[in-house]
Amino acid sequence: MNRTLITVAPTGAEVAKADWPQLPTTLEELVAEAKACEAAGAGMIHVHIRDADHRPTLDLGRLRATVAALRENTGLIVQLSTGGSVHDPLEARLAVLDANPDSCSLTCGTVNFGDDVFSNPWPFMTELYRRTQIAQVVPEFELFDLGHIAALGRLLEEYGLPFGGKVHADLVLGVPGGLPANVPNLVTAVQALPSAVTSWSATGIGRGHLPVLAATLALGGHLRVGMEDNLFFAPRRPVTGNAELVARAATLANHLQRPVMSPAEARELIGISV
Ligand code: KMH
Ligand code: ZN
Repeated sequence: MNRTLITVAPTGAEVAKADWPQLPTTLEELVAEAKACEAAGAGMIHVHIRDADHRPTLDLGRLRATVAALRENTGLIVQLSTGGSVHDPLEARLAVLDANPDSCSLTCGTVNFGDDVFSNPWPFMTELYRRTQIAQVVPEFELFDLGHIAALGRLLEEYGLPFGGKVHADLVLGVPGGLPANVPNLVTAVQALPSAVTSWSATGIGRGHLPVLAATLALGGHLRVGMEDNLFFAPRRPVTGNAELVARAATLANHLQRPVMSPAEARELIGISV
């Protein structure tokens, strides 16, 4: 049976705590949210952290403490974002690997991001990729647009396979500036993935969330949900937290006979040996 990996992205870097008090921004809130999401069916957590004022940060001490706390309190695969916020310098984003996560995100190209630019020049991508191979961190390739898929193909051709030998990609559809979140675009993107890709997940931001989720399950893909991508459970109904997004994804996966994976299966899927 082709089981489903659910990744939860609980916090992101774009939303203000003042506007969304249910956003997990302290370490205590993040750990509590992670435990609830694991109980609801998540296998991996994609992590952005905040400082004492709830602002996005890449502070290494906080990142290390976060990795330790999530490992101590959950069985989730801990994936740190190397995307950070659009304002983070490239050097600080590279240094995220020093926090020794199980996995990290690696975005495969620059993309307009609302009124901002999410910068991922080719030399940055290759340097980050090389560092994941040395640090033995499993990358998840973030694909916001079709050109990013071609860049992933080039990266694998020129620099070989990731640490762990698997290639896990995540399609992020619906960022204003990237590929819109709809089913035809999802199908096109999946068909364009390099043959070296061994597993893929997808998330649709905003209104396209549920169509992308359902189509991903039907296509055999894995899921990403969470407040980084979606703040509404339904039109005009804000999420109460991340766990209800995970629970809904798990329920739909069950109905489609793609039940969620065990933590061990999730690690095997993306190439983490311990
Ligand atoms: N916050 C965005 C600018 C990632 O985590 O790798 C980038 C992002 C992607 O969220
Ligand atoms: Zn992220």
